[in-house]
Parts: sequence; structure tokens; C-alpha cells
Amino acid sequence: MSDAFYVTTPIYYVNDKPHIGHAYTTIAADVLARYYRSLGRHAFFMTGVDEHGQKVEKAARAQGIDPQSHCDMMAPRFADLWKRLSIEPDAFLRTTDKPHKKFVAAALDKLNAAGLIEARDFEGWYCTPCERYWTEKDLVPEKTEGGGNEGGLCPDCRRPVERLTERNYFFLMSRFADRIKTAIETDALEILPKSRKNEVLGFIAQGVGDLCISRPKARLSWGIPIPFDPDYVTYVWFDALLNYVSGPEYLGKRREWWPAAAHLIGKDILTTHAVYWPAMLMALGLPLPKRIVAHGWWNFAGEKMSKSIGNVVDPLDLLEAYDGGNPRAAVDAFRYFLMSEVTFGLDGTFSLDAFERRWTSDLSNDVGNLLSRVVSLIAKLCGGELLAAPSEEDRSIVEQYRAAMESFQFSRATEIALKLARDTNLSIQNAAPWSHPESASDCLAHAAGALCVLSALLKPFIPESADVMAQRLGLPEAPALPVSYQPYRVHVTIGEPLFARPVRVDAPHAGAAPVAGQKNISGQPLSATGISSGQEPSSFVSIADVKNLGLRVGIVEAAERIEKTKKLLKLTVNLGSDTRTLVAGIAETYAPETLIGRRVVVVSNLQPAVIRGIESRGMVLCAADDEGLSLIAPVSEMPAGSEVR
Ligand code: ME8
Repeated sequence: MSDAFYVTTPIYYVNDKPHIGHAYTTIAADVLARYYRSLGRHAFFMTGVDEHGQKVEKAARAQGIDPQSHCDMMAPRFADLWKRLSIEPDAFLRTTDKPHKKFVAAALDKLNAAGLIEARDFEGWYCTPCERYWTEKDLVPEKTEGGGNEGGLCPDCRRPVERLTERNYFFLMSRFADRIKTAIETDALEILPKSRKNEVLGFIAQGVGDLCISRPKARLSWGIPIPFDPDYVTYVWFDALLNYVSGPEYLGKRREWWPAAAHLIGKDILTTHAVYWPAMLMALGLPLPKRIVAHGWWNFAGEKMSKSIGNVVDPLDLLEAYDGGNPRAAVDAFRYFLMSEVTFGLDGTFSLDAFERRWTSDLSNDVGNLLSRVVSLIAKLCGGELLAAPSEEDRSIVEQYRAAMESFQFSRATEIALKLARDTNLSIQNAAPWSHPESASDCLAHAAGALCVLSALLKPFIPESADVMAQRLGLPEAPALPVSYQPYRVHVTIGEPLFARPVRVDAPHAGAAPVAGQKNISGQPLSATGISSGQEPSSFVSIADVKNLGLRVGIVEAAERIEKTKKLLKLTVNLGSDTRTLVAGIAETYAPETLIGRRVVVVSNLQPAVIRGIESRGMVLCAADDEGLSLIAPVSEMPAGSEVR
């Protein structure tokens, strides 16, 4: 039996740049691949980008460039970010790669020849941003002005859907429903966590239909042509899912890699992976992947971090803000935070405070302090050298850690590693070798052994820092798993702290009044007042885009100047449902005391940003010209929280 462990991530849409959500799945896959490689297994890891479809075509159009040029510009942003985050995939697939396109066309031909594709007229509710049809019962009712319902909203992105009728090609997916159900029930296709397995079975129980796998070229031209009908392109999901096999195939590795040991995905794309994809594989006569592991959401500011909501945190901004001249520490702290903060499978909330807390407590205090303490004590009490060996207890810790890693419990694995660090710190504290120099080497040999094990356990999470740890003990790099229990000679080198405490440089915007064109730590464009800079809009926006702005009437309850700034006021604004703090660049026009009780218009769902150490949650709208600013307000006394539309 092959010992290959092939792990994949979703291939990400290139309609926008990558954010923390994308980094999360990709880091998790990298951690797994590093873990299995360390055990000497043949681990393969593939990620990539999903380049076809309406979203990408639309993004290219908005830039005024053709879709291929847009993809050529965006794909490296993903690949470069992965490099920056010490993510090392074996393959990076682009769906515009020729061999992938050929593979998709061949798959379509095969299914067509087998009578598994049919042309039919189809009428349904279509969501353009999500590129999918919904049934009537899926839709979220849309309230009309009179309070009634009209049409409906997409249940995923909450934007209006359209009624479309068109002739299309259908993959006869329903024929495979029973086999998929059995595969999932028996764990031949394992769905993790178990709650997600039940969710998929529940979905199947409601009835699996056939899958529309084409789009008329008249409506969408950016896709892989349907080989047997030049008027159509392939539905982007049918194209994208095939990447998991087309990649290994064109690298000449299909027999070695496939079936995948684990598809890591976010819970948003469970149905496509757990129902569409197995049906496609069955139809093509290919084995099913061994498992699908669906993780939860990273939320930010109370909502799922997502490109369409716009509340995304750009990992590059985060690294820049925390770099502090030591990119290694910032990158590893970021990887470690994402893997340790939240149980894989559950939702988590991203905040800078949580990031700093975990960096400080786990990496600076527990791991970093242990290393510098052991190294300096060995230098002082043992002449810098001793013979160390991991202990029997360490062996049992490695076993527990392996069980956690092999069941995708990354946060549990880091907890186990951290417990080793804390226990070792405590045992040094109790033994107080500085008071008993004659027996210091026993205690420190034990601690150095534990550190060596710790570096091996942490290596998948903090690869560069784990090697630095081992090097301070005189090893060339962190040892491979499962660590050797042979004694080894330690020869210490004293160095800089492994993880200095995090210092945030509020770059690029947060330390100063934001100016037009600058971006905050989450990639949110800001202007001096939080107002757009007066440029012409590059394209029209839809009514849905306007609604998404979350404009509300607020009443100012308190206002004060922010020290050492000329323009900034800190406002407390009652928005009906809640009262918030926000920072507005209006101090040159409005004295704080003149604002109390005034009505203002607030963008209530703006990405929070820290400005001069104050978390600003929203933006006050003003009209602006060369002379100055004028607050926008309703002409009558509307209650706080009234919608602006
Ligand atoms: O769905 N929290 O691409 P996509 C956690 N191209 N993970 C998140 C996240 C969040 N807030 N936001 C995104 C697609 N992700 C398709 C996939 S695969 C054959 C085709 C991660 O760019 C998570 O892995 O919308 C999620 O499933 C994926 O990004 C969606 O990326």
C-alpha cells in the first residue's frame, strides 16, 4: 500500500487578493504536509487558483483588462503570499493551465459518451456573484417597501437573484446519490468533523438533482469550452473540482498521489465537495478521496471574513505591522496563531488583541523564555555543553501529539507541545539548578532533551523558528518525528530572543490620520475624513452594492479631540441598536462641543480600524470640497439607527 499523503486546499478565486481565510486553509495543509514529511511519509500538497467564471470575468472587466491578463496578474499574488508565509506546496495549479483545460475537456467528452450528460431547458433563480442557481425554497425573502416579499435574495451573499431560462447541459448527478450516501455513511468517504457528515447526509436526504454544468457563451465567455458544443463554456465548479486530479495527472503523479488523503476546505463549499465531486469521480470511474475536512469561519468584526462583505484582513498588512525587523517571528507567530487559536472545524474570531495575546503567552513567554533560560543556564553552569536525551515522558507526549495531528486537531497538537514547554519551565523552577550547581547538568540535560522534542513538535507550525531553537542547542535543524531517543551532544549558542514580544507599528495608516488612498491593516481604503477622495467612479455600482453599505442615522452623544492630532475627533455615536466609538477627521471644521446631539450619517458596517490607538467602528459621512467639510445629516429628526437608502 502506498504511504502517500496527498493533501489539497480549495483553489481560490482570483477575483480579489488572498486574505486570512485563504491563508488559514493553506497553512493547515502546509502544516499537515510538513508533519507527514517529517515522519518520512511521501506527503504531497497542492493548492492553486480558480480562474474561470463570472466572478473573475467581472473583476477583470472592472479593471478594464481581459480575464487572462487579470489572472496572470492575480495568480502570483497567491503564490507569493504562500512563499512569504513559509508555505511550500508541491504544486500550484492554475485552471487556465493548458493541461488542466485539456483534462476538463476530456472528462466532459467521457461523460457525454457514457450518456451522463443531457441538454435541457432550465428555468431557475440565479445569483450572479455566487454563480449558481437556487431553488425557490432556498431563497431568503426580500422585503419590499410595502413590507411584502418580492423575488428573493441569495441565501449565501444576500444579494438579489434573477429568474433565468436557458438551455444547458446537465450532468446526471442524481444517478449517483445512493452510492454517495453509502460512501459517506460507511466512511469510505470520511467527512470531518462528524457534524458535517450529518449535514451532508441531511442534504442528500432532501434529494440530489442533476447538475447544470454549462453556461451559454452569450452570457459568459470566460470558461473552458464545452468540447461538443462551441456555444457553451463549462460551469466553473465542474472545471475547478477536477483540479484535484488534473494536477497530479499532468505532473505524471496521478497513480502515486490519488486518491487524496484529505481535501481541506471551508464549510462554505461542503456540498460541492461532498456531493458534486464524488458524483463526478464515480462517473469518471476514479476512486473517491479518503476524506474531506471542513473547517469553520474566521469572523472579523462580527461577520464572516469575506471578499463580498469587504471585512477582510490582508496577511501582508498584518506582517508589515508586526514585522519589527524580524519577519521570521511575525510569519511564524501568524501561522501559529491561526492553527492554535481555534479548534479546526469551529468558527473563530480574528482580532489583533487575540493575536498579540497568543504570541506573547505561548511563543514569547513559554517557548522563547524556556529556550533562553536553558541555553543561558547550560552556558553558565555546564560550560555550554552537555549530553542530553529526551525522556520516556517526552515519548508519550509525542504519541499524544501524533494522535491530535492525525485527526486534524491542530490546536490540540499545539496545546500538547505548549504543555511540554510549561512543564519543563516548571521543573527547572522547582529544581533551581542555579542553587545546586553540582546536580545542574541532570536537570538541564532533561530540559534540553525536552526542548529538542519541542522543536520537532512545533516545526510544522513554526518551521523557521523551530530550526533556530534546535540550532541554539547545536543541532543542524529541528529533529524529524518521531524523535530519536538517543543521547546527543548539546552545544549551546546564546542569541536574540526567539520571539520578542509583539510590537505593532500601526502601519500603514493607524498611527496617523489616514489620508486618501492609504489602506488600513485590513486593506480597507481610507481617506482623511473617511470620505472618498473625489475621483470619478471607475464603474457603476448596483443597488445591492449601495444597500450593502449599511448607512444609518446616528446621534452624537460625546465628542472629544484626539491628542496630538489636528484633524481627528473621537465620537460616541448612538446608532439605535448600539452605541459606538468612531474616529472622524472633522476637527478642523467642527468643535467637539457643537456636535453633541447632532444627527450624522454613518457607514455602520465599515471594517473597524485602529486609529491612534482607538478602535473606530464606522465612518461619518461628509460632503467635501477645497474649502472644507460639511456633515451629511437627515433634514428631519429621524431616530437613531434609521436606515439611509
Ligand atoms: O470557493 N474563514 O474559492 P474562494 C475561513 N474557488 N476560511 C475562509 C474564509 C473565512 N472567513 N474565507 C475563505 C472558492 N476561506 C472556489 C473553490 S475548490 C475546487 C473551488 C477559505 O476564493 C476556505 O478554505 O471563495 C474557503 O472554503 C475558501 O477560502 C473559499 O475560497
